[in-house]
Amino acid sequence: MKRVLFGLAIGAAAAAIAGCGMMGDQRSGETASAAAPAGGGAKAAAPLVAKSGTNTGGRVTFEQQSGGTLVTVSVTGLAPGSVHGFHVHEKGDCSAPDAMSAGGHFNPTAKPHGQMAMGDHHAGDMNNLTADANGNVRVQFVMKDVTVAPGASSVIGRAVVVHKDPDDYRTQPTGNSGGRIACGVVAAI
Ligand SMILES: [Cu+2]
Repeated sequence: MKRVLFGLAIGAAAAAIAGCGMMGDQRSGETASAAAPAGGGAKAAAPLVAKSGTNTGGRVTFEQQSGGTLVTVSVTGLAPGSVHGFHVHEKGDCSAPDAMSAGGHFNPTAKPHGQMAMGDHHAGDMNNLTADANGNVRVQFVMKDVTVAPGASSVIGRAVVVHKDPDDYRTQPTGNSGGRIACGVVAAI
């Protein structure tokens, strides 16, 4: 037990001491084979960069789990109480000042736009973000239609976009959520 706890502590601190590093490697190897179906535990992140002249920033992380992909969202620099469309877009290119370089919604299964977990929707459709009184968002949810592991539905190499306005979950194919105020390319971590 002592050895296990010691290993965990060392792992958490990411220390690179030779002997203990080996123990950490063994432990993570066991975890991967025991707990993880296809791609389980794979992680990716997208740092959000302000677009269209805003000060919006933040970070979105994706972690593949057995029941779907856990998404953790942190956004700053929004108007207090404001509501914003939020999607995974198909191209991992946030270079344009208005983020139009990210293309349309990520839609590998050619579905109509809609609401996540409510009938037909793009794999990249996510629910609107609502800013708190300080203009920040912190939210966590599970996406069922994307993966982190390689494959047709993988978010790696795609982009995450925050829009100026709320998504109406109906207008095709965009949700009519207006301009793009933040964008981040999703990369494995
Ligand atoms: Cu979008």
